[in-house]
Amino acid sequence: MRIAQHKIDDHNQALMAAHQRAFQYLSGEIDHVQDIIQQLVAFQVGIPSWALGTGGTRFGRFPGGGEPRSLEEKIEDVGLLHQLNQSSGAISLHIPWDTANNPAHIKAVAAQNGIRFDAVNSNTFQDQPGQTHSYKFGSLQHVDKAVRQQAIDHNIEVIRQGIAVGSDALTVWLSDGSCFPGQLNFRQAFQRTLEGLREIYAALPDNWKMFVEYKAAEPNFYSTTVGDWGQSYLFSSKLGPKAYTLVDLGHHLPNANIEQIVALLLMEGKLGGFHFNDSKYGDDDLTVGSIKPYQLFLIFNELVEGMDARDMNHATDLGWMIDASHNVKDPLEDLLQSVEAIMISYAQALLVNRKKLLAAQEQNDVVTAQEVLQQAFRTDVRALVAAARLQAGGALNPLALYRAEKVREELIRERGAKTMATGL
Ligand code: LRH
Ligand code: MN
Ligand code: MN
Repeated sequence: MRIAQHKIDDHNQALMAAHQRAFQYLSGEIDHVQDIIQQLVAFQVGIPSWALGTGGTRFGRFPGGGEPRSLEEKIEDVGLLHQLNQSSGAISLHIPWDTANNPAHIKAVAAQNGIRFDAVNSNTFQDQPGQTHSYKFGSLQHVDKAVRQQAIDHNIEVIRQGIAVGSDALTVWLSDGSCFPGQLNFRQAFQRTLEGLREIYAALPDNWKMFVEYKAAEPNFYSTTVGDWGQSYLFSSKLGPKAYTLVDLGHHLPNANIEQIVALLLMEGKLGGFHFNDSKYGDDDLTVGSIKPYQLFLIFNELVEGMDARDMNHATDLGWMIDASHNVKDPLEDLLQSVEAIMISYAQALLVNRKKLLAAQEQNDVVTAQEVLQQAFRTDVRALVAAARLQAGGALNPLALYRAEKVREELIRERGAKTMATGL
């Protein structure tokens, strides 16, 4: 489904006077407004294919209807988000959930929707129907060589499928680990995993990257073989220059200082990208910015400080992806909120007075340093983000237009009320 351009124009027209008032006030407060707008226009976030349907939990799932029934429909949904906010110009696929029978056609559908392919994800955390060996006791860490080989072959197949659609990165997240002390020899598990990752790495095309995603716990609750950024960094540095660490915000132990992790990985040239989401307890996969918006801002602050603007906006330098999905919201509305939260944090980070911050740090002026950061964080930049959207051809208020156009009702009419997107 697409929204007619004149509907977007009418919507923008109706909101224009109020927008102009807010924007004029804000631009009076900020230097280099146009530069900031250009940076926001260029910034694109990848949408996870698995978030387009209702996520659910292991206790139940309450699908809302109108979910995409095919990969084409998933791409169309991302195209619709992108039409509304002009900041969702990529999709991240998960294989085998998103295996394309006709990749040339899939590529064409993506091009029609103005969407490119972000990292492709492999899946050795579930057993698939007809699969020879089980991943019950892990995949690349497994004691049985045949299981490890099956996981290696799957990852190489994911690279092949990624090449066919025009992706240029593989994200490997392993659920490997153990549930009880004594179950696993940590060092052997690490060595076997490294051996497997090396074989996968060897299959990467020259221009590809491999993102090694870490996670503290779940589904294993005693140890996880790629359990934190140190372990991921060990793997990615042993593998070589095409391997990087991927930071999923929900994959840390409580209270971890994620912005510091980001700063150091960036400094070492080993930050591959993000799975943005938010959490209160664990890997909650909540809407980005819904629980800890200051943390999100502080992460963007490190990114803006550590990278030059050109790198941040160059879509292929880092994987900027969302990994959020759940049970109680319309998934498309939720994704609009997540992208908006990311844009707001990025805009706020661009407002930080770096000279003043640096001077305060040099003087050990702790109070001023905090004031500088909070001055930016407490600025309401929504009119700035909206101005960028307007300039790019999107809607001033994507969520309001989505509702006014009754998009979900239309999708339910087209696709049915009892749809079940493939994925989690
Ligand atoms: C694991 C994870 C990983 C998977 C996705 C479905 O918790 O974050 O990125 O691929 O969820
Ligand atoms: Mn993730
Ligand atoms: Mn996760």
